[in-house]
Amino acid sequence: MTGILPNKPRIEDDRTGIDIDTLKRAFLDNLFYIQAKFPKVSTKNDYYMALAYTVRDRLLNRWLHTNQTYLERAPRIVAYLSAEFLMGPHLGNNLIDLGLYEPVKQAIAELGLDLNELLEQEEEPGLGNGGLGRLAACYIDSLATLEIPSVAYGIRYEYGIFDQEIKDGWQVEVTDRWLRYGNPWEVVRPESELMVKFGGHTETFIDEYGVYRVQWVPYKVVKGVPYDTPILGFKTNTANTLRLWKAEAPESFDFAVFNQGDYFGAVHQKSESENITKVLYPNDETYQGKQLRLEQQYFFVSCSLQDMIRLAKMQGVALERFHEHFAIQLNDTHPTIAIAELMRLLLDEHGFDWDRAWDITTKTFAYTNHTLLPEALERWSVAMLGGLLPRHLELIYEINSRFLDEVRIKFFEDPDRIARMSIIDESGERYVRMAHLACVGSYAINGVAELHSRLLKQTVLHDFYEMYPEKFVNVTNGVTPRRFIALSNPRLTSLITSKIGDGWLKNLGELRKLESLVDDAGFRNDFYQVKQAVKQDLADYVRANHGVEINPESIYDIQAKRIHEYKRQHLNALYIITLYNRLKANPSLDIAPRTFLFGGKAAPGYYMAKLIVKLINSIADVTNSDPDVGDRIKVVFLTDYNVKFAQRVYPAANLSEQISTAGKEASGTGNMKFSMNGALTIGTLDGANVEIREAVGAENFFLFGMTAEEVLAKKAEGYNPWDYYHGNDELKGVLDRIASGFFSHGDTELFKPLLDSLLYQDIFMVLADYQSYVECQERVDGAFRDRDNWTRMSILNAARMGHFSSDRSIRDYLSQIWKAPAVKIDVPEYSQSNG
Ligand code: GLG
Repeated sequence: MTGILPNKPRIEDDRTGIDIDTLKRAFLDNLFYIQAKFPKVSTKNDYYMALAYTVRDRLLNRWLHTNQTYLERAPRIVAYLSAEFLMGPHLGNNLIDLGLYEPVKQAIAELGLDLNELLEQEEEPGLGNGGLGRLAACYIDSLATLEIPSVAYGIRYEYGIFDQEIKDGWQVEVTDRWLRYGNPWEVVRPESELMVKFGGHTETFIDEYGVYRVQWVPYKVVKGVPYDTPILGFKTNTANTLRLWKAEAPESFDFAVFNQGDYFGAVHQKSESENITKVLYPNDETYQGKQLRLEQQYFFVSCSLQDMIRLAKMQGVALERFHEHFAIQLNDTHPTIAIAELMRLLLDEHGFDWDRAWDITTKTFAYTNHTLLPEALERWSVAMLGGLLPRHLELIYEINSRFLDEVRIKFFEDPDRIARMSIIDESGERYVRMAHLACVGSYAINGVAELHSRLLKQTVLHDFYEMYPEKFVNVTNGVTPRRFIALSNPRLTSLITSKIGDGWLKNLGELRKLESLVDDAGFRNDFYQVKQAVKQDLADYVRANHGVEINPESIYDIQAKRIHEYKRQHLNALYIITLYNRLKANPSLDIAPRTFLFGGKAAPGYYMAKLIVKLINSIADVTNSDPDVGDRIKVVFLTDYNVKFAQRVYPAANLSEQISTAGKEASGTGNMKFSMNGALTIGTLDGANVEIREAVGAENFFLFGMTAEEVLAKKAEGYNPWDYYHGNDELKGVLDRIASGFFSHGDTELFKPLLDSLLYQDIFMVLADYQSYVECQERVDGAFRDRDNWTRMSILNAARMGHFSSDRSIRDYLSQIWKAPAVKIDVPEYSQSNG
């Protein structure tokens, strides 16, 4: 085999050695030669960087061998296209994947430093909003772990999700300057830049063979520069690539403008190009019809497809076989313009005819839907899309007209379908419906939990299900146990491993072996002690960062996720006030002490979500200082919830709040991370809660609330929230307490918009589910007092979560959709230089 990398044993050196002395030497070397610092003047960040480079050196070998193998063997590749990758910090995860956590910890300690402090130093790449972006990160971890050739494509936002501060109880957004101190995990590849066109018009011409062709004459061209991050598999040689695109101006000056003396105009054009990848849109579950967002989507999609075509060429794969070479997964509709872009590339740039191009395209793409919420379904005004991407609009019209012909043939007796199914919404101003384009142009369409996939077929995509039933599949979400157990919860990890070995980290189903230990009082006690120790850690953190003393003996009742009305953080808040009112009425009331912890960001433009944050903080002000309450209730809003913080939070929970209105949360993934770490769930039959409850056993899950069917039925019969207000004295007392200004220093206006929305609309049926929730919380209270039985239930939760590993999800994608075989990567062993 010829290759750039010598395929023979090489000498172990300071860039590859993993014994303690070599690690120490390498660390100091990097501090010296890369950070250009000596210990006396080094900051914690210098130490972090030196360690990051030391770890990076040790993974490069696998990465380069992986890339070389893919280039030579041209295997089928899964390309995961996503506008968001919420990676979280890399250092700890890479240490786990390389199996170097313990040796590095020791080496660092011998140098008089603390690994945890260096891990804390890493500024995480927050290039996503929430579940959708974090799912992408878990999936690429599993793809590498399962040794599947894959590449992930996205956007290198200069500013990721904003940092959250809380001022006077309100959320304040601060820009996330995550690149400020440099990013040791990425490698820029300026030589692989690509050009992306925008705007302008199209022209037709007859080519040399007499064939009618279209040429796009753009208004401007933007350069895409790839930044690559290696994505290691867990204890394998595979290291795949996350390739994120940064936008730049093609030249540093527009000389035509410059020569006319308009220097500022020229520089302005440059900064406009760079704006495309400046900032992540901070909305979760709502789309904003902003032109810049469409520019971001098209920019990264065009770069990625051109890159794949280039790669196929390098590998000697003919373009006719593009679909055999690549399976492209569209993570939600954000990258869906790729369907039109691949058509454009095949037709206009590579001379294919329509039928051949369409055949390839529709055998290439698969589409994952992540939500049923109408406000999240992307649609672009025809005028805007046509202005920005004139050629794509023509192609979309052509795709649509051919598609609607098929609809007419299949459903000739039902003309209403045409308007309903059309890719173009013509009911008012015309819009392009991206989910429709995705359905028409993909060979597979999946929801992210069983219930969600079923509801998709019954509601939003019903017509498409009738048209193409064979395209529809379910792939229930999963999360990586490497980050969310091994890295987040080292205590639990060593306890489990001491009992059942470490195979579970690659095969999470093995956790079932813990079931047989549930009757072992010693194991139960160990398990309990682990949870207590982790709770103590969180208490220390909360004391240090929020100045609030929380009691590790109390129930840690945690709701951590984006703030959204459908997720119903306010239902949780109503329960806190219920307890508060009870304690005020009866100060000697015996309740299990509880710590209510909230974490999550609100979209900056989402007023009601921000008001919910304010309400929670206002309740905390009252309960945390009322002597009648004592330490029976504590409420803390944990500021700036992100992946790094999540890793502290999941392991410490006793109770996981998964209380969305049934039918609204597509899957949820936090629900899985909590339960894997031994939290019990209080939840509705929504999203993956349904499957989690089946897996852990109904007796180990606190269920409440209406089902999705009941929610729909109630809506249909005419839901009136006032009935609940008048019919439930305790609920009335809670709402009246808020309305009285009790939590707002007498201000009766502050929370009025929230109360009005609950009493006059209550779209998410908070009041309808209130009583059921309160009663369920009383069952939680009772259950927690039986400490041993709670621990038993907690163990059974952790033991039965094997199904929710992202490895299982990826296997499902592979068998149902991608059909890409694993490829083993050989990495020649290093030999000891002194041996
Ligand atoms: C969505 C959904 C979540 C889902 C996640 C990943 O709201 O329910 O778990 O994607 O599929 N926008 C999201 O976060």
